[in-house]
Amino acid sequence: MTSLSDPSAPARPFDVHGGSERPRKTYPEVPAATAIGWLRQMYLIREFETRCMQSYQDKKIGGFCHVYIGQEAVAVGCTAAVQHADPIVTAYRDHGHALARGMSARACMAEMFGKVGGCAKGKGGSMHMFDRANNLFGGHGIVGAQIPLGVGLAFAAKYEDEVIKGGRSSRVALAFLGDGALNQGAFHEAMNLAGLLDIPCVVICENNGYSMGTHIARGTTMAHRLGVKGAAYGIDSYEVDGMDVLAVYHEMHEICETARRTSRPAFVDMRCYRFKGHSMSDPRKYRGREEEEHWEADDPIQRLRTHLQSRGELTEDSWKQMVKEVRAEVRESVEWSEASPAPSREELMRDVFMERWGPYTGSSQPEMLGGAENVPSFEAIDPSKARTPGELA
Ligand SMILES: Cc1ncc(C[n+]2csc(CCOP(=O)(O)OP(=O)(O)O)c2C)c(N)n1
Ligand SMILES: [Mg+2]
Repeated sequence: MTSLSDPSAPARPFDVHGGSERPRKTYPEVPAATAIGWLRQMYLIREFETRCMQSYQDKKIGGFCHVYIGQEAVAVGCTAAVQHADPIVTAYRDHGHALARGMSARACMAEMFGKVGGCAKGKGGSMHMFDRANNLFGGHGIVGAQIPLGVGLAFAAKYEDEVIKGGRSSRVALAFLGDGALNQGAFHEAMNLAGLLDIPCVVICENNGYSMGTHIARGTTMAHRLGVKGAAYGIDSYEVDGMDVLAVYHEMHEICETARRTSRPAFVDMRCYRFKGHSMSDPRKYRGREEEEHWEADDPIQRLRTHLQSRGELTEDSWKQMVKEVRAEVRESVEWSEASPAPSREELMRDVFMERWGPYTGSSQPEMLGGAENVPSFEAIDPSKARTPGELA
Protein backbone atom coordinates (compact mmCIF):
# COMPACT_ATOMS: atom_id res chain seq x y z
CA MET A 1 0.00 0.00 0.00
CA THR A 2 1.33 3.46 -0.83
CA SER A 3 1.96 5.81 2.02
CA LEU A 4 0.36 9.21 1.51
CA SER A 5 2.76 10.97 3.83
CA ASP A 6 4.85 12.22 0.92
CA PRO A 7 3.91 15.90 0.52
CA SER A 8 4.86 15.79 -3.16
CA ALA A 9 2.27 13.06 -3.89
CA PRO A 10 -0.47 14.26 -6.27
CA ALA A 11 -3.37 15.95 -4.52
CA ARG A 12 -6.67 14.08 -4.29
CA PRO A 13 -9.45 16.63 -4.16
CA PHE A 14 -11.81 15.83 -1.31
CA ASP A 15 -15.26 16.84 -2.35
CA VAL A 16 -17.66 15.49 0.19
CA HIS A 17 -20.34 15.62 -2.50
CA GLY A 18 -18.37 13.32 -4.73
CA GLY A 19 -18.08 9.82 -3.28
CA SER A 20 -16.17 8.88 -6.43
CA GLU A 21 -13.12 10.62 -4.99
CA ARG A 22 -12.78 7.94 -2.33
CA PRO A 23 -10.11 5.33 -3.01
CA ARG A 24 -11.76 2.30 -4.59
CA LYS A 25 -10.05 -1.02 -4.96
CA THR A 26 -11.01 -4.65 -5.08
CA TYR A 27 -10.07 -6.74 -2.09
CA PRO A 28 -9.64 -10.45 -1.46
CA GLU A 29 -12.77 -12.22 -0.27
CA VAL A 30 -13.14 -13.31 3.34
CA PRO A 31 -14.98 -16.49 4.41
CA ALA A 32 -18.77 -16.07 3.94
CA ALA A 33 -19.44 -16.65 7.65
CA THR A 34 -17.06 -13.82 8.58
CA ALA A 35 -18.66 -11.37 6.14
CA ILE A 36 -22.15 -12.36 7.29
CA GLY A 37 -21.02 -11.73 10.87
CA TRP A 38 -19.93 -8.20 9.86
CA LEU A 39 -23.24 -7.62 8.09
CA ARG A 40 -25.07 -8.61 11.25
CA GLN A 41 -22.91 -6.34 13.42
CA MET A 42 -23.43 -3.39 11.07
CA TYR A 43 -27.17 -3.98 10.99
CA LEU A 44 -27.22 -4.31 14.80
CA ILE A 45 -25.61 -0.87 15.07
CA ARG A 46 -28.07 0.60 12.51
CA GLU A 47 -31.10 -0.84 14.30
CA PHE A 48 -29.74 0.13 17.72
CA GLU A 49 -29.26 3.72 16.57
CA THR A 50 -32.71 3.86 14.99
CA ARG A 51 -34.26 2.75 18.29
CA CYS A 52 -32.12 5.30 20.16
CA MET A 53 -33.52 8.07 17.95
CA GLN A 54 -37.07 6.89 18.64
CA SER A 55 -36.45 6.58 22.38
CA TYR A 56 -34.89 10.04 22.40
CA GLN A 57 -37.98 11.48 20.73
CA ASP A 58 -40.09 9.61 23.30
CA LYS A 59 -37.99 11.39 25.98
CA LYS A 60 -36.72 8.10 27.37
CA ILE A 61 -33.16 9.12 26.55
CA GLY A 62 -31.90 12.52 27.65
CA GLY A 63 -28.77 14.61 27.23
CA PHE A 64 -26.63 14.33 24.12
CA CYS A 65 -27.14 11.67 21.49
CA HIS A 66 -24.95 11.34 18.39
CA VAL A 67 -25.84 8.40 16.20
CA TYR A 68 -23.43 6.44 14.01
CA ILE A 69 -25.77 5.66 11.09
CA GLY A 70 -23.75 5.56 7.85
CA GLN A 71 -20.39 4.95 9.53
CA GLU A 72 -20.99 1.35 10.66
CA ALA A 73 -18.34 -0.15 8.35
CA VAL A 74 -15.63 1.82 10.15
CA ALA A 75 -16.15 0.47 13.68
CA VAL A 76 -16.92 -3.05 12.45
CA GLY A 77 -14.02 -3.27 9.97
CA CYS A 78 -11.49 -1.72 12.35
CA THR A 79 -12.34 -3.93 15.32
CA ALA A 80 -12.25 -7.00 13.07
CA ALA A 81 -8.79 -5.98 11.87
CA VAL A 82 -7.18 -5.99 15.32
CA GLN A 83 -6.95 -8.32 18.28
CA HIS A 84 -9.21 -8.23 21.31
CA ALA A 85 -6.27 -7.26 23.54
CA ASP A 86 -5.59 -4.13 21.48
CA PRO A 87 -7.07 -1.17 23.35
CA ILE A 88 -9.53 1.20 21.67
CA VAL A 89 -10.55 4.73 22.56
CA THR A 90 -12.96 6.98 20.72
CA ALA A 91 -14.95 10.23 20.81
CA TYR A 92 -18.61 10.74 21.74
CA ARG A 93 -20.13 9.07 18.64
CA ASP A 94 -19.33 5.81 20.32
CA HIS A 95 -22.29 3.39 20.37
CA GLY A 96 -21.07 1.64 17.22
CA HIS A 97 -17.59 1.07 18.60
CA ALA A 98 -19.05 -0.35 21.82
CA LEU A 99 -21.33 -2.82 20.00
CA ALA A 100 -18.60 -3.76 17.51
CA ARG A 101 -16.22 -4.45 20.40
CA GLY A 102 -18.71 -6.86 21.91
CA MET A 103 -20.74 -4.87 24.41
CA SER A 104 -24.28 -6.25 24.68
CA ALA A 105 -27.14 -4.20 23.25
CA ARG A 106 -28.66 -4.30 26.75
CA ALA A 107 -25.66 -2.72 28.50
CA CYS A 108 -25.34 -0.10 25.77
CA MET A 109 -29.06 0.75 25.67
CA ALA A 110 -29.43 0.88 29.46
CA GLU A 111 -26.51 3.34 29.51
CA MET A 112 -28.39 5.48 26.99
CA PHE A 113 -31.42 5.34 29.30
CA GLY A 114 -29.29 6.36 32.31
CA LYS A 115 -30.16 3.11 34.08
CA VAL A 116 -28.11 1.05 36.48
CA GLY A 117 -27.96 -1.85 33.99
CA GLY A 118 -25.80 0.27 31.70
CA CYS A 119 -22.08 -0.27 31.08
CA ALA A 120 -21.28 2.70 33.37
CA LYS A 121 -24.32 2.09 35.60
CA GLY A 122 -26.15 4.89 33.82
CA LYS A 123 -23.69 7.52 35.01
CA GLY A 124 -21.96 8.13 31.69
CA GLY A 125 -24.72 8.08 29.11
CA SER A 126 -24.42 8.21 25.34
CA MET A 127 -20.96 9.77 25.11
CA HIS A 128 -19.22 7.54 27.65
CA MET A 129 -19.45 3.90 26.65
CA PHE A 130 -16.77 2.05 28.59
CA ASP A 131 -16.10 -1.66 28.55
CA ARG A 132 -12.97 -2.72 30.41
CA ALA A 133 -13.49 -6.42 29.63
CA ASN A 134 -13.52 -5.64 25.91
CA ASN A 135 -10.65 -3.13 26.15
CA LEU A 136 -12.80 -0.18 25.18
CA PHE A 137 -11.60 2.88 27.10
CA GLY A 138 -14.47 5.27 26.18
CA GLY A 139 -16.41 7.34 24.83
CA HIS A 140 -15.08 10.96 25.38
CA GLY A 141 -17.02 14.21 24.98
CA ILE A 142 -14.22 16.76 24.73
CA VAL A 143 -13.25 16.97 21.07
CA GLY A 144 -9.72 15.56 20.67
CA ALA A 145 -9.24 14.66 24.34
CA GLN A 146 -9.16 10.93 23.62
CA ILE A 147 -6.22 11.11 21.18
CA PRO A 148 -3.51 11.50 23.86
CA LEU A 149 -5.32 8.78 25.83
CA GLY A 150 -4.95 6.45 22.84
CA VAL A 151 -1.25 7.22 22.62
CA GLY A 152 -1.01 6.66 26.38
CA LEU A 153 -2.76 3.30 26.08
CA ALA A 154 -0.31 2.23 23.37
CA PHE A 155 2.62 3.47 25.45
CA ALA A 156 1.37 1.60 28.53
CA ALA A 157 0.93 -1.63 26.53
CA LYS A 158 4.43 -1.30 25.05
CA TYR A 159 5.94 -0.49 28.45
CA GLU A 160 4.25 -3.48 30.02
CA ASP A 161 5.39 -5.85 27.24
CA GLU A 162 8.95 -4.57 26.94
CA VAL A 163 9.98 -3.15 30.31
CA ILE A 164 7.89 -5.04 32.85
CA LYS A 165 7.72 -8.39 31.05
CA GLY A 166 11.02 -8.06 29.19
CA GLY A 167 9.48 -9.21 25.89
CA ARG A 168 8.46 -7.61 22.61
CA SER A 169 5.83 -4.95 22.14
CA SER A 170 2.75 -6.93 21.03
CA ARG A 171 -0.24 -4.58 20.99
CA VAL A 172 -1.46 -1.59 19.03
CA ALA A 173 -3.98 0.95 20.30
CA LEU A 174 -6.66 2.42 18.05
CA ALA A 175 -7.49 6.09 18.69
CA PHE A 176 -10.55 7.26 16.73
CA LEU A 177 -11.30 10.94 16.20
CA GLY A 178 -13.61 13.02 14.05
CA ASP A 179 -12.31 15.35 11.35
CA GLY A 180 -13.26 18.25 13.63
CA ALA A 181 -10.61 17.14 16.13
CA LEU A 182 -7.75 17.55 13.63
CA ASN A 183 -7.23 21.15 14.65
CA GLN A 184 -7.15 20.55 18.39
CA GLY A 185 -3.76 20.98 20.05
CA ALA A 186 -4.18 17.57 21.66
CA PHE A 187 -4.06 15.89 18.22
CA HIS A 188 -0.74 17.51 17.34
CA GLU A 189 0.85 16.93 20.74
CA ALA A 190 -0.18 13.29 20.69
CA MET A 191 1.04 12.77 17.10
CA ASN A 192 4.36 14.40 17.92
CA LEU A 193 4.93 12.17 20.93
CA ALA A 194 3.84 9.04 19.08
CA GLY A 195 6.23 9.82 16.20
CA LEU A 196 9.06 10.74 18.53
CA LEU A 197 8.83 7.80 20.91
CA ASP A 198 7.80 5.05 18.43
CA ILE A 199 4.43 4.49 20.05
CA PRO A 200 2.26 1.92 18.23
CA CYS A 201 -0.96 3.92 18.14
CA VAL A 202 -3.07 3.89 14.98
CA VAL A 203 -4.83 7.25 14.82
CA ILE A 204 -8.02 6.94 12.74
CA CYS A 205 -9.73 10.12 11.57
CA GLU A 206 -13.37 9.23 10.84
CA ASN A 207 -13.58 11.87 8.15
CA ASN A 208 -17.33 12.30 7.61
CA GLY A 209 -16.72 15.69 6.06
CA TYR A 210 -18.37 17.75 8.76
CA SER A 211 -17.63 19.06 12.22
CA MET A 212 -21.15 19.83 13.42
CA GLY A 213 -22.27 22.11 10.52
CA THR A 214 -18.81 23.06 9.24
CA HIS A 215 -17.57 21.41 6.05
CA ILE A 216 -14.02 20.12 6.47
CA ALA A 217 -12.65 22.34 3.68
CA ARG A 218 -13.84 25.44 5.53
CA GLY A 219 -12.12 24.61 8.80
CA THR A 220 -9.10 22.45 8.03
CA THR A 221 -6.00 23.04 5.91
CA MET A 222 -5.03 20.38 3.36
CA ALA A 223 -8.46 18.77 3.69
CA HIS A 224 -7.89 17.11 0.31
CA ARG A 225 -4.73 15.39 1.52
CA LEU A 226 -4.81 14.88 5.27
CA GLY A 227 -1.85 12.51 5.05
CA VAL A 228 0.47 15.49 5.26
CA LYS A 229 -0.62 15.91 8.88
CA GLY A 230 1.00 12.56 9.59
CA ALA A 231 4.05 13.45 7.48
CA ALA A 232 4.67 16.48 9.72
CA TYR A 233 5.36 14.04 12.54
CA GLY A 234 7.17 11.37 10.54
CA ILE A 235 4.11 9.14 10.64
CA ASP A 236 2.97 7.05 7.66
CA SER A 237 -0.53 7.98 6.56
CA TYR A 238 -3.22 6.23 4.54
CA GLU A 239 -6.61 6.88 2.97
CA VAL A 240 -9.28 4.23 3.34
CA ASP A 241 -12.81 3.95 1.93
CA GLY A 242 -14.84 3.91 5.14
CA MET A 243 -18.07 2.99 3.32
CA ASP A 244 -16.80 -0.48 2.41
CA VAL A 245 -16.26 -2.89 5.29
CA LEU A 246 -14.04 -5.13 3.16
CA ALA A 247 -11.76 -2.17 2.38
CA VAL A 248 -11.70 -1.12 6.03
CA TYR A 249 -10.85 -4.62 7.19
CA HIS A 250 -8.11 -5.35 4.67
CA GLU A 251 -6.43 -1.94 4.77
CA MET A 252 -6.63 -1.66 8.55
CA HIS A 253 -5.31 -5.17 9.01
CA GLU A 254 -2.21 -4.32 7.02
CA ILE A 255 -1.77 -0.92 8.65
CA CYS A 256 -2.21 -2.30 12.18
CA GLU A 257 0.04 -5.30 11.62
CA THR A 258 2.76 -2.98 10.31
CA ALA A 259 2.32 -0.75 13.38
CA ARG A 260 2.53 -3.83 15.60
CA ARG A 261 5.61 -5.27 13.87
CA THR A 262 7.53 -2.01 13.68
CA SER A 263 6.13 -0.54 16.90
CA ARG A 264 5.36 2.68 15.06
CA PRO A 265 2.27 4.89 14.86
CA ALA A 266 0.11 5.36 11.75
CA PHE A 267 -2.50 7.88 10.67
CA VAL A 268 -5.61 6.99 8.66
CA ASP A 269 -7.92 9.34 6.75
CA MET A 270 -11.05 7.18 6.89
CA ARG A 271 -13.49 8.68 4.41
CA CYS A 272 -17.10 8.25 5.37
CA TYR A 273 -20.39 10.08 5.83
CA ARG A 274 -22.92 10.35 8.63
CA PHE A 275 -26.39 9.88 7.23
CA LYS A 276 -28.15 11.72 10.08
CA GLY A 277 -27.52 15.07 11.76
CA HIS A 278 -24.62 15.81 14.08
CA SER A 279 -26.88 15.20 17.07
CA MET A 280 -30.60 14.85 17.64
CA SER A 281 -31.13 18.61 17.45
CA ASP A 282 -29.46 19.18 14.05
CA PRO A 283 -31.80 20.16 11.18
CA ARG A 284 -28.92 19.67 8.63
CA LYS A 285 -29.47 22.98 6.89
CA TYR A 286 -25.80 23.20 5.92
CA ARG A 287 -26.01 20.45 3.32
CA GLY A 288 -28.40 19.48 0.56
CA ARG A 289 -30.62 16.45 0.13
CA GLU A 290 -28.89 15.68 -3.15
CA GLU A 291 -25.56 15.24 -1.36
CA GLU A 292 -27.15 13.01 1.27
CA GLU A 293 -28.82 10.84 -1.36
CA HIS A 294 -25.53 10.49 -3.18
CA TRP A 295 -23.93 8.98 -0.10
CA GLU A 296 -26.97 6.99 0.97
CA ALA A 297 -26.74 5.22 -2.38
CA ASP A 298 -23.41 3.89 -1.08
CA ASP A 299 -24.85 2.56 2.19
CA PRO A 300 -22.23 0.21 3.71
CA ILE A 301 -24.87 -2.30 4.81
CA GLN A 302 -26.58 -2.50 1.42
CA ARG A 303 -23.19 -2.63 -0.25
CA LEU A 304 -22.11 -5.75 1.66
CA ARG A 305 -25.56 -7.30 1.42
CA THR A 306 -25.65 -6.92 -2.38
CA HIS A 307 -22.09 -8.20 -2.63
CA LEU A 308 -22.89 -11.33 -0.63
CA GLN A 309 -26.12 -11.91 -2.53
CA SER A 310 -24.35 -11.59 -5.88
CA ARG A 311 -21.90 -14.27 -4.75
CA GLY A 312 -24.72 -16.55 -3.66
CA GLU A 313 -23.52 -16.37 -0.04
CA LEU A 314 -26.66 -14.73 1.34
CA THR A 315 -30.21 -15.55 0.33
CA GLU A 316 -33.13 -13.14 0.65
CA ASP A 317 -34.59 -15.44 3.31
CA SER A 318 -31.43 -15.51 5.42
CA TRP A 319 -31.22 -11.71 5.21
CA LYS A 320 -34.86 -11.40 6.37
CA GLN A 321 -34.15 -13.81 9.19
CA MET A 322 -31.13 -11.74 10.26
CA VAL A 323 -33.22 -8.56 10.24
CA LYS A 324 -35.88 -10.26 12.36
CA GLU A 325 -33.38 -11.53 14.92
CA VAL A 326 -31.52 -8.24 15.24
CA ARG A 327 -34.76 -6.27 15.61
CA ALA A 328 -35.89 -8.64 18.36
CA GLU A 329 -32.54 -8.28 20.13
CA VAL A 330 -32.68 -4.48 20.07
CA ARG A 331 -36.38 -4.36 21.04
CA GLU A 332 -35.58 -6.61 23.99
CA SER A 333 -32.70 -4.30 24.99
CA VAL A 334 -35.14 -1.37 25.11
CA GLU A 335 -37.59 -3.33 27.28
CA TRP A 336 -34.78 -4.43 29.55
CA SER A 337 -33.51 -0.85 29.88
CA GLU A 338 -36.98 0.45 30.70
CA ALA A 339 -37.25 -2.16 33.44
CA SER A 340 -33.78 -1.47 34.85
CA PRO A 341 -33.82 0.87 37.88
CA ALA A 342 -32.19 4.29 37.88
CA PRO A 343 -28.95 4.41 39.90
CA SER A 344 -29.54 5.14 43.58
CA ARG A 345 -28.28 8.38 45.13
CA GLU A 346 -25.49 6.42 46.77
CA GLU A 347 -24.57 4.79 43.45
CA LEU A 348 -24.41 8.18 41.73
CA MET A 349 -21.43 9.16 43.87
CA ARG A 350 -19.62 5.83 43.66
CA ASP A 351 -16.60 5.50 41.32
CA VAL A 352 -16.52 9.26 40.84
CA PHE A 353 -13.74 10.41 43.15
CA MET A 354 -10.99 8.30 44.60
CA GLU A 355 -8.31 9.62 46.89
CA ARG A 356 -5.31 7.43 46.62
CA TRP A 357 -3.21 9.82 48.64
CA GLY A 358 -5.68 10.48 51.44
CA PRO A 359 -7.18 13.89 52.18
CA TYR A 360 -5.31 16.78 50.58
CA THR A 361 -2.96 18.38 53.09
CA GLY A 362 -2.13 21.49 51.10
CA SER A 363 1.13 20.11 49.76
CA SER A 364 2.09 17.79 46.95
CA GLN A 365 5.60 17.27 48.30
CA PRO A 366 6.56 13.62 48.84
CA GLU A 367 7.30 14.35 52.52
CA MET A 368 3.61 14.75 53.18
CA LEU A 369 3.16 11.09 52.41
CA GLY A 370 5.57 10.17 55.18
CA GLY A 371 7.40 7.57 53.09
CA ALA A 372 6.46 5.39 50.14
CA GLU A 373 5.37 2.57 52.45
CA ASN A 374 2.41 4.73 53.50
CA VAL A 375 1.07 4.99 49.97
CA PRO A 376 -1.82 2.55 49.59
CA SER A 377 -1.91 0.34 46.51
CA PHE A 378 -4.88 0.73 44.18
CA GLU A 379 -6.01 -2.77 45.11
CA ALA A 380 -6.21 -1.78 48.80
CA ILE A 381 -8.70 0.96 48.09
CA ASP A 382 -12.31 0.26 48.96
CA PRO A 383 -14.41 2.08 46.32
CA SER A 384 -17.39 2.19 48.66
CA LYS A 385 -15.33 4.49 50.93
CA ALA A 386 -14.74 7.01 48.14
CA ARG A 387 -15.91 10.40 49.30
CA THR A 388 -18.66 12.38 47.63
CA PRO A 389 -18.02 15.81 46.07
CA GLY A 390 -19.97 17.35 48.96
CA GLU A 391 -17.58 15.80 51.46
CA LEU A 392 -14.58 16.97 49.49
CA ALA A 393 -15.72 20.58 49.37
C1 LIG B 1 -12.99 21.00 23.03
C2 LIG B 1 -14.36 21.01 22.48
N1 LIG B 1 -14.76 22.02 21.68
C3 LIG B 1 -16.01 22.04 21.16
C4 LIG B 1 -16.91 21.02 21.47
C5 LIG B 1 -18.29 21.05 20.85
N2 LIG B 1 -18.39 20.02 19.82
C6 LIG B 1 -18.97 18.85 20.08
S1 LIG B 1 -18.93 17.85 18.75
C7 LIG B 1 -18.16 18.97 17.81
C8 LIG B 1 -17.82 18.66 16.36
C9 LIG B 1 -16.78 17.62 16.17
O1 LIG B 1 -16.83 17.10 14.86
P1 LIG B 1 -16.00 15.86 14.42
O2 LIG B 1 -14.75 15.79 15.22
O3 LIG B 1 -15.84 15.93 12.95
O4 LIG B 1 -16.87 14.58 14.83
P2 LIG B 1 -18.25 14.03 14.24
O5 LIG B 1 -19.32 14.71 15.03
O6 LIG B 1 -18.29 14.37 12.82
O7 LIG B 1 -18.23 12.58 14.51
C10 LIG B 1 -17.92 20.13 18.53
C11 LIG B 1 -17.27 21.33 17.97
C12 LIG B 1 -16.45 19.99 22.31
N3 LIG B 1 -17.23 18.95 22.64
N4 LIG B 1 -15.19 19.99 22.79
MG1 LIG C 1 -16.85 14.93 11.41
